[in-house]
Amino acid sequence: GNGPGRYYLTGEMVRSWLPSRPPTAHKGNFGHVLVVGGSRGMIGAACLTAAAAMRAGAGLVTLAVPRSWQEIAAAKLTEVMTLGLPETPEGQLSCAAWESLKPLLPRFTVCALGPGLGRHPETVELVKRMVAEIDLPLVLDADGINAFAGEAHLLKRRSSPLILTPHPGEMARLLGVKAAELADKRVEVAERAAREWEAVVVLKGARTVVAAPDGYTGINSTGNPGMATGGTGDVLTGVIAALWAQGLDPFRAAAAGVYLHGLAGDLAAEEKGEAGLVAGDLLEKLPLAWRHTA
Ligand code: NPW
Ligand code: AMP
Ligand code: MG
Repeated sequence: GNGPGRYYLTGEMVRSWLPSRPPTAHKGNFGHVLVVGGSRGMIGAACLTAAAAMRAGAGLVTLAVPRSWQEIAAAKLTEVMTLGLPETPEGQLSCAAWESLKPLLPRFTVCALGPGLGRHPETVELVKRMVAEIDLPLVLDADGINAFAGEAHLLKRRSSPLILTPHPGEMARLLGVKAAELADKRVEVAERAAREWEAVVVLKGARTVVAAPDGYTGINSTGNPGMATGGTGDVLTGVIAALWAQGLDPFRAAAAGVYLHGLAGDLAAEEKGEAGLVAGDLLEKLPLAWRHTA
């Protein structure tokens, strides 16, 4: 049947979810993704997320980074628009970033928050306020998730739909347990978290689990250990945000996102092998992964 339950994600399934491009379409039809992330030392993470959102079909992408990194980000990303926000002396976003961002939010469709943010106390405070107050669909990843370490119950205090994309280390931090304790019950852990936090939970790693609060669970069938390299998770965040911005529901956006992201990894590994694969290779293979699937 097609009711709630556990499913292996297949190409056929994802094909039926991917949006088409009507002949008369314009960029306003495919959503505007806002990526908020980056800090001194980790600006690449936020750039990967924004580039991935473009490669996954978003109509427009804006990347918001600490002020002193805006021009660097703009130079790296030709197609992406950029915003510079208030920062701490350490080069991480400060609480004042929220006041700067708030009036601009109506122009965006989906927000992806977290890649490369760092864990400055001001930044943690900013993330908590944003999650509680933002009225955009939100994909929370990396240090965005770490801001709630040991305080996962706070994730429920919000008014917008949420997708969380923890790797096992981040999930363990959220729950206040050791990562090894999750290893043999990944599906159950993701399903319980989705119900408790009323969010779609993407528990990453070999055979990524995508769990929705209504009882739908997807287990990914694509991907390879070549993807165990810095920045691949940042790419996934952009892919999921772009699919959500194109009108998929949050479970399908997350499930189609992990499938396409893994397939891009498989196509990259076919060409270059696993050891030398880098996150940027996934960006290049995303269009082909989409074409193979759609
Ligand atoms: P261990 O010790 O390795 O076994 P962190 P991060 C654990 C940015 N990046 N199974 C791991 O355990 C990100 O966006 C920037 C079990 C360790 O304890 C973030 O903002 C890049 N355990 C920031 O860096 C490229 C696992 O979790 C901890 C696990 C930090 O993110 C890189 C590591 O997690 C990066 O994306 C697993 N499968 N996976 C850039 N170019 O700018 C992880 N762990 O401390 O949150 O570190 O994931 O690197
Ligand atoms: P992150 O740790 O946030 O950079 O995310 C790593 C990404 O690579 C996630 O999408 C993981 O599912 C993927 N990945 C890492 N290791 C493997 C593996 N052994 N097999 C398949 N995918 C993996
Ligand atoms: Mg990550």
